[in-house]
Amino acid sequence: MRDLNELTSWNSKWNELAVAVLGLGATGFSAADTLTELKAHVLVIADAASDNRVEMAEVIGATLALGGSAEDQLSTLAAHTPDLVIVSPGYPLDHPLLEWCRRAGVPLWTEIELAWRLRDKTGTPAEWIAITGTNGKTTTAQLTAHILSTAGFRAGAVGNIGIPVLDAIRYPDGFDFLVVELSSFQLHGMPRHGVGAISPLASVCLNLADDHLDWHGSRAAYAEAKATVYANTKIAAVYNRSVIATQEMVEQAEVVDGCRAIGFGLDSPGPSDFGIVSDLLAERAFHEDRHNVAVELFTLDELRQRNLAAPHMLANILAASALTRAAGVSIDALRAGVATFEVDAHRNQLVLATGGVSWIDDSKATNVHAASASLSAVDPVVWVVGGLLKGVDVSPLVQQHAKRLKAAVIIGADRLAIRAAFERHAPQIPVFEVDSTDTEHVMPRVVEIAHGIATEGDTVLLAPAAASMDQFTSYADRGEKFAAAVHERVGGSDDDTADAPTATPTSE
Ligand code: UMA
Repeated sequence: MRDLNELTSWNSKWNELAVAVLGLGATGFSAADTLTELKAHVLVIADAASDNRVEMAEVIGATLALGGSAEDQLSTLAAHTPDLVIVSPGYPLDHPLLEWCRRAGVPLWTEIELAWRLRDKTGTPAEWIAITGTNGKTTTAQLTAHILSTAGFRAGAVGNIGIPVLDAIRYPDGFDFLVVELSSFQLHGMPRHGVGAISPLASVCLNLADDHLDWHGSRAAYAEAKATVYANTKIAAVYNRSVIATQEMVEQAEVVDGCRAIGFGLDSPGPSDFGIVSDLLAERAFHEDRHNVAVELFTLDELRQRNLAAPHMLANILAASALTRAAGVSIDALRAGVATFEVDAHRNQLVLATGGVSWIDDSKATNVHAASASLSAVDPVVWVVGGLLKGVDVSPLVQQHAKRLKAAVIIGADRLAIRAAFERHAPQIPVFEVDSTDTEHVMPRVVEIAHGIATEGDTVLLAPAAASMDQFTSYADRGEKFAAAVHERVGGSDDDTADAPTATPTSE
């Protein structure tokens, strides 16, 4: 078998290598495309793929085994006698193909490891900034990349955000910084030692709450995967002062000598921290006089005016500030970056405010922690909740926010568990179920019901605390369908509220 430790550069000998790529989504296609460019013998195995990717797999010269039974896939994989297998993050850990690799001693890499080894394609490799956490990863990665770009660096946000790192590695102009959003699925498969282990300039685990417990098998395994983000960090291991688990991860991490632990939080900052002092976001970590004074970064007021002052957003801003200051960004450039940053769609986005009712799309709240942050900011609220709970118990969330709930509209596959949580912890709250399996009808019905309940001063909040894939193609699709239904049903006119139907709490 080939010594894969030699494969540490774009210019290493990748040709003649037999590689199997598992999955033909964003990750699998990018891996196959890269490896065929490097003249490796590439077999792609996937249950399904888009027509476009199937067509492109042939064009790039990969062999494709699409569909088939588990036994078929196993014998196709074995017949390829792979030196290496690249696995897409969506594969469950106990997948028969992965178990076969472990038994046969075939190395299993993530796309992230492959990208790390190939990072010198365009000459001097970009520095990596690694971001994980249960929530806020994408916004923090986007903000970090935006601040770096504002400071004049070539920077891009990649990874779990939707752009495979391999696509960025092959971008002809190169980058100074890659801000890599890493999911727990990706981190789980990444080594902490050796030539395949990433060594970021700065890293952060933003927060930690239950998510993807079905995939990881336990809370401890999920946290263990997240902790990998800190391994081999060079300059700054950034942690959340209010989430002790992230501080412990940093304390236990094997980092590069000289790497500093930098804390962020909504309270006042100590030396080596970012935080908030009397309505000012401030830093005491990278400026010369940090032992004596905190330097002002932004006022809470200016952030409030730009709808960036919700607690979770302040935490994201402080984390991005720490990461970019670690990368050498000046305070002026940091301020300019935050001042011009726009948050993406479906993240606490105001869809419509009419008749005194605010309709908010936080479809990105795909887990309990994110939904909790979102619910904390509104009162009274008609809460649209449900989808795939991913093995997480929703009861504490219902219990915690019961007081602010005027009603709940439950959607999705795991309605029973949510309904049970309401019966146990908030039986006084009217609960409506939409059990339509017709994707196109779910949101119009949700909006119709909510429109019948919400009155002046209320917020209707889509913060499902669940993944969307049971009924929608993505959280974005779910948010778009919600927004479309709001515009269609509620429109922009105050008069619309007059003919709103009344709803009786029943199962649809
Ligand atoms: N497949 C199988 N069998 C399986 C599982 C998957 O054959 O048991 C095949 C599918 O048929 C398909 C391919 O694998 O051909 C799909 O692979 P994938 O599910 O890993 O998805 P990708 O398109 O490669 O997207 C992945 C991430 N998806 C997941 O982690 C589930 C994307 O994150 C990421 O943006 C992309 O790589 C680029 O890095 C999405 C996500 O939902 C947004 N992430 C989770 C989250 O944020 O909570 C972790």
